[in-house]
Parts: sequence; C-alpha cells; structure tokens
Amino acid sequence: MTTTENPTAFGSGNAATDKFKSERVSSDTSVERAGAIIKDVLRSLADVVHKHQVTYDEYRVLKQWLIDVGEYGEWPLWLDVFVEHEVEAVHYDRNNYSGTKGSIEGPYYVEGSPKLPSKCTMPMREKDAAAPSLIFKGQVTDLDGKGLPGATVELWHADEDGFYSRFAPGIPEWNLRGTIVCDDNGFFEITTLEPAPYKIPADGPTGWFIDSFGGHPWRPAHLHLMVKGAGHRSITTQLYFKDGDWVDSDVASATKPELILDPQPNADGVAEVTYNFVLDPE
Ligand code: MBD
Ligand code: FE
Repeated sequence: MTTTENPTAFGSGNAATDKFKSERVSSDTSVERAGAIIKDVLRSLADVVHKHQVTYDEYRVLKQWLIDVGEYGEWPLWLDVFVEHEVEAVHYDRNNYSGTKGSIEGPYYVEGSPKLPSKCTMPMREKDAAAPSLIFKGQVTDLDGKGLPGATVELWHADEDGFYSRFAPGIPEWNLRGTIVCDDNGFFEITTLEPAPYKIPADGPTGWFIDSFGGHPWRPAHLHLMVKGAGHRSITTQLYFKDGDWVDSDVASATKPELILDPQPNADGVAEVTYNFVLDPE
C-alpha cells in the first residue's frame, strides 16, 4: 500500500463493534429482574423528558444520533466511556474485592495476545522504540503479599500517537499488546513506552455528543491491564501517570487515586516504576 490511511471514527468504531460481536455474550438475568431494571430505565427517561420538556425536534435528533452511533459502530466506545465505570464500581463493591483496585476494560481489549517472558520488551515498531521508554515492573501477590508463581499480566495500550493496534489502520496486529508470564515468585519487568493520552475521535457520533454539551474528548495516558493468578480472582484495571493531562478530568471517569504511577529516571536515565498487583482469593 502506498497511501497512508488516517484513523477514522467509523474505522475504530466498527473494529470495536466487530471485536465485541465475536464474543457472543449472555447473562442469566431472570425475567423479573430484567423487568425491574427496564421499568426503572424507562421511568428515568420519562422523568427527563418531562423535567426538561423535551421537544419533538430534540426527540428526532436523538433518534438520528442513536442510528448514527450504530452505523459508526460506536456503541462499545460510547457505552464504555459513559456507562462502564458505574458497572465497574458496582462489580468491585458487591464482590468485596480488597486487593488492587479495578478500572474499566474499555473497547480495545483483544484476547489471546502473544505470551512474553517475565522480563520482556513489548512488541513494537521502530517508530515506537524511538519514543521515550518506560520500565514497568512489579510483583503479582496474594492478599498476604506472597508472590503468585506464573501469574499473567496482560498489557495493552496506545502508542505515542494515542492509537491502538487493531483499532487504527497500519499498525501490526499485536503492537503494544502482550501476555506477560511472571516468574516463579510472581515478578515481572516490562519495557514499553509511555502511551499518549487518548482522544475520542472527533468525526463520529461520540465526538459530536461531547461537543454538543461543551465537554472535552480526552482520556489521560493509561496502561490497560488484566491480571490473573491461579486460585485467585482476575482483575481488569488501568494505570495512569502522575501530573499527566486529563488525570483529573477523564472523559471516561475511570481514574482512581490508587492507580497513579510516578515513574522516575533510573541509573540509565530511563523512566522506571514499580507497581504490585494484589489479587483476592477465589
Ligand atoms: C480508550 O482507550 C479507553 O480506554 C476507553 C475506556 C474508552 C475509549 C478509549
Ligand atoms: Fe484505553
């Protein structure tokens, strides 16, 4: 290919929708529970329509926008940005987790990333290798601080331009994605790069939605993680960078004070940070 494709809302949206559709999800929700939830959703909508005296023009604009979100494939994006953090909070509380805090998965996780040894460098292009490196290391432990042998740390994050492999054109399939297999004491040491903040695409319905109320479209720079250990509950979380842009105003409301990294230059001048993951027993 001789031309460079630009990422579009339509492209990343539909890639996320295709990925999600391939998962075939289900839930054992009873008819009674579904009825209770759906009635409350409709009651809340009714309250909004009356409270704000919503007009027919506004209703039709909503209808068009809902159609657009679907056509651009942006339901995974919109829902994960505006709704998932509430579901994640309920999940963490109702299951009485007491280890490392979770955060939202977001639309860009891909299962089955290549396995990497406990000390590794993330798959990256020359262009990524030229960006400032980050050494991210730590240990996966149980609640008593005992290392979990062979725990896995799945890591995925945006590149230095804020784009994710698989969801933006021209990036190798598993770029900046990997499943790190920890050593016999649960330790890992990953060399990667500090990702850029993520901007919701401006040329699609999620971007228009944010513009319509004068919001900003940014997520702070972040690492996505899924951490698993035998006999322990998996966690999905994210880590952010101290004093980074948008850490205090994430469009996806997914930051937590416990999830902020503060990398410092090591003896070689490379930014390095240690973060330990604590998993609850099953
Ligand atoms: C992201 O990178 C992300 O993590 C979320 C939750 C939503 C949109 C883009
Ligand atoms: Fe992300």
